[in-house]
Amino acid sequence: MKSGSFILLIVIAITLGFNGIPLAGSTITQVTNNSYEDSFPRIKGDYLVWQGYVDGDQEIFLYNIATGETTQITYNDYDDLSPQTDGSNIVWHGFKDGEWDIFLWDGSTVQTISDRSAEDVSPQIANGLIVWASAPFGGDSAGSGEIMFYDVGTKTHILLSGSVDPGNVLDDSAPRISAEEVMWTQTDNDENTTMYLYSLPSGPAFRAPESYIWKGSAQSDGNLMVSTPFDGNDKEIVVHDNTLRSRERITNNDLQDTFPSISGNYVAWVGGQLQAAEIYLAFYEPTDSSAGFGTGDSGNTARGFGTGDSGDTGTGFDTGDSGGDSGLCFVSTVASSLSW
Ligand SMILES: [Ca+2]
Ligand SMILES: [Ca+2]
Ligand SMILES: [Ca+2]
Ligand SMILES: [Ca+2]
Repeated sequence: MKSGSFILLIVIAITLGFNGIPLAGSTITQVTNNSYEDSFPRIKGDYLVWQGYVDGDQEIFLYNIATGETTQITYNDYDDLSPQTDGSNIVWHGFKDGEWDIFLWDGSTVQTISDRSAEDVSPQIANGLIVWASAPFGGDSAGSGEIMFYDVGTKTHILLSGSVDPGNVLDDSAPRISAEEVMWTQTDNDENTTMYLYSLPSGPAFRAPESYIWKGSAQSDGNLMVSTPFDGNDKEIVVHDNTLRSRERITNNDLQDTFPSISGNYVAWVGGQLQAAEIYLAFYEPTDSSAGFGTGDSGNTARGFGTGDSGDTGTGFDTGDSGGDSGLCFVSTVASSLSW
């Protein structure tokens, strides 16, 4: 080995912090391009939804990945916030006529689905089933909230927290929903919290086991998870594969890239801030099955550097031959195998 290349290897090893995360071969689409703030992207199936601050209040938008079409869902003079989608419907809360209500867009029309005079907020949706928190007006922070449920298909409501808080003296809040169950938090007057679960489709509600952890998250889907580490200058979007224990970055720019959401291999996020904030979408294509550095061939399965041949399985640096180097080795052709 030449001494010059050995020094190069040392330099590479030192810079393997954030910059060692390889760049995925993703196709990035800038979904919005306007003069107002776009925020809160959420993605499920072919639907990417977000809110945009248009003419003094927030409105709801939809981008259909299959058709490439953007649709403005709301046109009004009050705030429409925190959209969620199941890939067929969109739900959000809007401050109409001085109170928060839950709105549903079912593919054709917008309707109000909260049917009580109360503050209805924070809807979540899965498979056409919606949950939200409903609290009486003017309650303090330990007010008596309840958990509401709505089925888009049957148009029926259920008061989920009724059976575990008869008389509604406790504060039920922060519901979440998956294909299997609903989870929420109940807070008593001493600020003690208890988690409750409701098995779909018809209950019952019951207290969650001590060890219970909610697994659903907009930042994970299947074996993929997305995060926004700081690269020393600004934040970037990074996809982690929990099965392969690998990570690759989607972005490599000077924008603050934040608020990621993932569905399948599609990742949405906000790039930039305030009026310059825009919504971005990427289809994540892993460049390699390795936690190290691959060069585009299909055979690099270990932590190391592959050079373009197809047989490297070891830990170390490949020599550029075609023999499937399986041991520790350091050689002079490594520089040409790096992709940045
Ligand atoms: Ca609005
Ligand atoms: Ca309650
Ligand atoms: Ca960035
Ligand atoms: Ca914008």
